Amino acid sequence: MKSIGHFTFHEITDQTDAWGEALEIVGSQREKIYQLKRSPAERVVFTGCGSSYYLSLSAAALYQELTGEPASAIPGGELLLNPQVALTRQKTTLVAISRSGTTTETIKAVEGFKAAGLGQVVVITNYESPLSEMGDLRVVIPAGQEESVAQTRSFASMYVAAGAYCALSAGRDDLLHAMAGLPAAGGRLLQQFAALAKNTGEDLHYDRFYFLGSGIRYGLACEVNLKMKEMTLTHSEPFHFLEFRHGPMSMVTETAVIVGMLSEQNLQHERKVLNEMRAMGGRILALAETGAEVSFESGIPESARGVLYLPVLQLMAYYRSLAKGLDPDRPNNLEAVVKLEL
Ligand code: F1P
Repeated sequence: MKSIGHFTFHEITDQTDAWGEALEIVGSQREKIYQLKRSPAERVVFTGCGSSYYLSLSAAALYQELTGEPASAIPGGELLLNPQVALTRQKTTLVAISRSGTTTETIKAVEGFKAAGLGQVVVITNYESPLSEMGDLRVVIPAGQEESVAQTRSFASMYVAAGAYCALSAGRDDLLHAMAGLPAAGGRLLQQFAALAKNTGEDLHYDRFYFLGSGIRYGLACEVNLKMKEMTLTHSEPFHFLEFRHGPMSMVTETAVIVGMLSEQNLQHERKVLNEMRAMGGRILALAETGAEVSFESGIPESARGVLYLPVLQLMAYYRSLAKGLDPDRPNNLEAVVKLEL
C-alpha cells in the first residue's frame, strides 16, 4: 500500500533527471530547430491548457526576450474557440505544450491551425500521443511522465525543453550550455530547502498565498499558484510584482504568505514590494539567485534558470496538502486529462 502522496513526493524530489533528459532531447534536435528558423515565421504562438498554458506564458516571454521576435501565449480552449484573437494572416509557428498530448482543446486547436495553413507546429510533451503526431518538430520527454494529477516533474521537464528551444531559436548555444548545470542546481535546492518547504507548508496558520513574478517568471508564478490550489485547496493568486499594490495587497494579513520570485534585472523594485508587504504583517518567502531565503547560487544566467523557482514551492504545496489531510496525488474534482465532446 503506497503512502498518501507517494507519487507526488517522488515526482518532485527526483525531477531533475527529467530536466537532464529534456536538455538532451532538445539538443539532439538542434539542426531541426535551426532549419525551422531558416524559413522564419513572423510570430510565434505558444498554447496549452492549465499548467501547460502557464508554461506557454513563461515560454512566450522568454522566446521574445531572447529572439526579439513577437511571441505570445493563449489557452488551448481560447485558440480553439476564438482563433481570431491570437492568429492573424501572418506566417506563424505554433508551439503546443501538453503533458499527456491528449487534451481535447489543445488537439482541436492544433488541427484548426494546421487546416488554416499558417505555419509549422512544434510539440512539447511527455508522451508519444495524438498531439506529438501532429508536430513538424516533436519534443517528447518520457522521463517527465508522472502518476499524479497535478503536474510537477512533467511541467519542469517541458519547461526546461521550452527554454532550450527558445535558446536555440535565438542562436544562444551559450545558454543551452549553461542549462547543463540545472539538474545539479535543482538537486541542491531540494536538499538544502526541504526543511523550509516542510515547515512553511505545514504551518496551517497561513490561510492565503500570493505568488509574485514578473517577466518570464509570471507564468511560473501562475503555475505554482495552481499547484497550491490543486494540491491544498487554499485560496491563492498570482500577480505581477508591481500589480500587487493596485488593490490585491488589501488582502495581506499575518496569515498571508507572499512568495516573491525575484529577478536580478528588477531586484530593487521587487524587493521593495516584499518589504512593504512584510511591514503589513505578511510572511515573505523570497527566491532568487542570491541574497534570498531561498538562494539558488547556480551561476546560470537569469534567462536560463527559471525552472529553479519550482522545486521548493512544489514541495511546500505537497507538505501543506498532507498537513490538511488531503492526498496530493489525487486532487479534489480533478482528472489528469480533460477530454471533451466538442
Ligand atoms: C492539461 C491539464 C493540466 C492540469 C490538470 C488537467 O493537461 O489541464 O494542466 O493541471 O492536470 O490537465 P496536459 O494537456 O498538459 O496533458
